[in-house]
Amino acid sequence: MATTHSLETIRSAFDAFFPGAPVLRVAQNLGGHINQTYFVETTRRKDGCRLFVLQCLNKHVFPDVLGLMDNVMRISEHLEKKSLADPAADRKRDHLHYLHTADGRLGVDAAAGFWRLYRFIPHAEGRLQAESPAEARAAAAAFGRFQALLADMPPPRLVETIPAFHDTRRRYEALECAFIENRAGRADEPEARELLDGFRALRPLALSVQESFERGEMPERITHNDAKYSNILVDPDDGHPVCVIDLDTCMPGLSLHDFGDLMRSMCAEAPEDEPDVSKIRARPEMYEALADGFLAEAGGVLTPAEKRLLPNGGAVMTLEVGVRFLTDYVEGDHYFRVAQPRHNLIRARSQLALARSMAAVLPMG
Ligand code: GN1
Ligand code: MG
Repeated sequence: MATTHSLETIRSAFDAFFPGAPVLRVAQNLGGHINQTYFVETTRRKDGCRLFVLQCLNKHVFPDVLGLMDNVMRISEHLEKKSLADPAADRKRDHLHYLHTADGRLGVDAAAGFWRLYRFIPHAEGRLQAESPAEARAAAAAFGRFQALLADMPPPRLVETIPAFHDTRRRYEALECAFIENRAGRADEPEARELLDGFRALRPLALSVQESFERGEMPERITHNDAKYSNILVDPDDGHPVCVIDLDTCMPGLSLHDFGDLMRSMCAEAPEDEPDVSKIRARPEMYEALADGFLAEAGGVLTPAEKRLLPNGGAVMTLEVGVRFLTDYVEGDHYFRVAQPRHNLIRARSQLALARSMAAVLPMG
């Protein structure tokens, strides 16, 4: 299979972690909109592993790569401690284990991006969709547990890897600016304008979580910030979650951002880029399962407002990502990777449809 980076580039990045180790096989993982991910096989290393995941981080999206890697390394070490202290833990699989380079750096800074490495998690696979309420419940419990495990991380505060990442108000402002600036000549397309109006109409709902935080009703926590089904690895035999992955956006945030992302990724059956909006429907039974799983693990620490606004979380995150997709479309697709010219427009349309459906069938707080 052809890879995005040359084999020589991949070999030389890997060599910084294990100098002289042979690269026997490389396969590219084509998921994810932001980074490039490769599975690399080598001969057995001192730590017993021979399979690793080598990633080239996108420095355009993550300009503060060292801050990001510092977060990721601290989280990985904190989870390792928790895992070591728990006799029932599944230590080889329950957290990502990042490696320093042979000379002690967090990775390799190159023109193409920042290369970092972690151990491949055995007997675990990523899946795009939860197939049943039981799977959704288990996934929400895994993210709830992740949040609970990080609740006692020692200071300092984690770095905000993408400042204002879930500042929904700012995301709306960026959308308005994109339409005014019209850099890619797409702002006058009737469908783009129709979507703009749709997102504007739901702005009060989109801001409901942020406004509750600003009223002091919920605290800042350490959150994952991309809590979707494909960001957990599951056991291929029984589908049970084994590990939360993609820690790049782990930073200070709100609990409802994670719960909202879970809803965004699991409430509908249709994928994020479903072109036929008639297929997009929020399923109350999936919401119930997600809330049940999340509360089982994180409920003990949530405030009354966080519990009351659980359904809002889903609408907020769906609207926010939809607004980001539409902004990117109007600006000329410079952020999210696209596979077709109108991809971001289609994604924005599906997210708006999903948020509308959530607002119609779930008990918004
Ligand atoms: C991006 O690359 P991926 O799929 O992990 C994005 C998330 C969005 C998601 C939408 C850093 O995540 O915020 O929810 O696409 N990540 C970043 O699919 O912007
Ligand atoms: Mg991500």
